[in-house]
Amino acid sequence: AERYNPHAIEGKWQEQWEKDGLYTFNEDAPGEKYYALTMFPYPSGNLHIGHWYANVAPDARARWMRMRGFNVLFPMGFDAFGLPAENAAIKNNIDPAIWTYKSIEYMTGQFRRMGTMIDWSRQFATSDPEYYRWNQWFFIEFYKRGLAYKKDGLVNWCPKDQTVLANEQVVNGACERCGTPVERRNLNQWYLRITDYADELLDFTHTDMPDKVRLMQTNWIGKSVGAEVTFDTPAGPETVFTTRPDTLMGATFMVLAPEHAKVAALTTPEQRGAVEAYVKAAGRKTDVERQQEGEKTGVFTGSFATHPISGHQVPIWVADYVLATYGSGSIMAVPAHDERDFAFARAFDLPIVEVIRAEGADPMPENPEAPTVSEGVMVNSGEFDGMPGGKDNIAAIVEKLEAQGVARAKTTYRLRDWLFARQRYWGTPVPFIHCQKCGMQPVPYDQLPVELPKNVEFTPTGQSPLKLDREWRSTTCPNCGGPAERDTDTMDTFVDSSWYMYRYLSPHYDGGPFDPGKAKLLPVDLYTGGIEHAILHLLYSRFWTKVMRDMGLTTQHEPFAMLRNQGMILGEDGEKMSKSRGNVIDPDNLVREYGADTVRTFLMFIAPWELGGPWDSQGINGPAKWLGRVWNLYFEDKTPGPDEKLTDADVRFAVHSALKKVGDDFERMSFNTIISTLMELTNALVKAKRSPVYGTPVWDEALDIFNRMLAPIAPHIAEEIWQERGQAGSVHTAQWPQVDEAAAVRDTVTIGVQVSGKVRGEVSISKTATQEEALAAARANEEVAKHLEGKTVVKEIYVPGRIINIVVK
Ligand code: ANZ
Ligand code: ZN
Repeated sequence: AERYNPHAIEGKWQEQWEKDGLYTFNEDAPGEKYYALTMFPYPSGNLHIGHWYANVAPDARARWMRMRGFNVLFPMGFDAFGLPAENAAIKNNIDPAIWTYKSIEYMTGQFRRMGTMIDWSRQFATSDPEYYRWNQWFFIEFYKRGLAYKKDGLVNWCPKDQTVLANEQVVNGACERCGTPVERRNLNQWYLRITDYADELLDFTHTDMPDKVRLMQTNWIGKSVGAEVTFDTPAGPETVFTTRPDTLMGATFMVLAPEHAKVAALTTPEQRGAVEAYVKAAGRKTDVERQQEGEKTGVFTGSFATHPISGHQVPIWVADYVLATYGSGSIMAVPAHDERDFAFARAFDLPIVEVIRAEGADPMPENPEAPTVSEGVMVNSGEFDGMPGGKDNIAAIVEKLEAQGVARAKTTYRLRDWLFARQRYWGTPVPFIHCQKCGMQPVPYDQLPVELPKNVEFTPTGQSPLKLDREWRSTTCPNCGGPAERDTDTMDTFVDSSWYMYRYLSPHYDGGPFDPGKAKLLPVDLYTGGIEHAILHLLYSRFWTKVMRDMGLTTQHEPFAMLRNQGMILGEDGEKMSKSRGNVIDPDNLVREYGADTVRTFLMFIAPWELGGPWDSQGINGPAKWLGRVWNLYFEDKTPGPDEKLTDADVRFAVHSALKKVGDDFERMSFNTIISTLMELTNALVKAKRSPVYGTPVWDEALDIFNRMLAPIAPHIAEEIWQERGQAGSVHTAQWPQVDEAAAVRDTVTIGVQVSGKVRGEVSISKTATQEEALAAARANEEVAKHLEGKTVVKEIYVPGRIINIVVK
């Protein structure tokens, strides 16, 4: 027989599957629906090994679900708008649209060579006008519901990409795309009111997400329960947010963020120079720099606030450790019990008053070394003295303060509204029209989509490139019919991925974002992708679904019933793969050398899928050889060799216990152990081929079950085997085999036999063997018998399932 040659079979089967429409999803087909989805890629030019890693395991699992009788929807598309496409287009001096659609064509071909069960009939790119039309429709709907609005405010600005960024796109003070430190600018911008859903987004009852993702989202939303306290100042009342109203009597000064609106009004003439210089310097620092531990900086405004209970005059300072964008941008400082306030008081010699004391502790010394952050009871607080203080005990205190008109219960979130518009070209045009007479008007629905114009000079300048297209820009007002101008911003491209999973249900539907008649396919049952999307994309898409639900478009609370993250494949050196490091592995080369089935198998085998790990260029030979052995198992004549003493039960045990394990491992997405189980089973079957079991119905059953188990992992070779064995149809529509539970447990055990403590042989006996039976089997062993010859047995020990020891003299 011929040797395994993936190149002779893979292309052939890919064509055949396509011709047969084998992977075209039919919603009316029998079986419970199962919607499996892998995060769609950017059309970045070509698929890298990371794409393969992210896709082959979910593909295998989707195939497994299908073989188990589920009606599986497994679509794919392209997240086509955005800076990567634009930057690549600039670099290659070519129109982003041309570049994007070329990339898509190439990458689709690569996906096909991967041998996935993707239903390509549903493919779309988010840059298709047919798709982004619904971004525009949603935006107008959001606007009508008060969920989209425009306001002036401080925004993050990336000086390299020349555009604003959402808070979520700023990582450690830098642009998440290009790493440039982000600046702050005061601009009039579009926002989406995601904060309306802050509480609901903290509730994960309807979605099964990894702990890490839940934690990251929870921290991002950053819910803080506390109170608002108002202090009188010469510039009017100033309300601060505090999580520790129990420390109110210890508030010895007030601090404003440098950008706070009252700074100028509170600054006295003597302090003006110092304050202005300080504010200017702070503007050049990022939020992260400002919050870093270390020397606290600040400046006195010259003014005082009135403490709401004691009536004392407390100095008002400006310092950059107070953030303009959190709470009210001002704080009551309690140096005795807050680390940052303590450091500040120390640096500027401000008073420190103890108001919380741990049970039985001494009073705080005059010059304390550190603040008391532990729990305790209230002291130096007048009528509050003796009440328990601390974060978890504030309810009673807030109630009292509320009654006195001094405070109000308040919950604050770190989450900000989603800054939504961008000053870039390659995105969805914001569907608004500005009329001098009528103001801002949404584009009427029947005029959607507002298409992105072609041939626009889009090199970033800080201005929206669409401004340069006068012809496109000028339009008529939908209200008065007079001359008007289009909004020239484009949407954040995270809008595209916020609802794309709905579009696959009916990718060309033109009566709405998706056909409501297909809603029964929702939600996505299993969503897979990288952990790097834990906040941005996942939070936005959860928000979008909740709005869609409130609009009556879906009854789902969550887009994804379950989320699982894969790890990352690193370079062979353990570093992240990148062109500059020169450690990039090209999957196309691997497919040319080894075939897609081997690359698939290796990527599932290389590491626990959720962890990932370094590439191993030697390691791929293991799976390559393994598939060669599998091939020979089926197609090579019976190999001569030592006859193996295997029984039907031995072979059935090997097959069914492996089948059981593989099923369990598919369920929990442990792909590397699936492959190792199949590898072990191959060894067992190679042995069985040289045993009396060969050629019997048990042998035939083994080959059939193995063939089916192989199908999700290595779909081409499995299909070839299926056909060669004369089976009808495709292995990929065949049923997943049933475990014979009785066969999957072994009733015999192999245990060692010792003679006077030295192992002399092994015997296979029934698990329920009596001592007599066990010893008889032991004595029948040739080696053991040799060592018993001429000796007197003094003692016989049998530990069931473990050992037999015959002690002789
Ligand atoms: C008095 C106090 C005493 C505070 C104490 C803490 C401990 P989280 O939990 O993160 O919500 N704060 C309020 N607004 C701020 C801003 N714009 N920039 C920097 N810090 C700000 O933090 C809430 C606490 O952070 C608030 O409670 C306030 O300090 C400070 F022993 O008020 B606290
Ligand atoms: Zn008008």
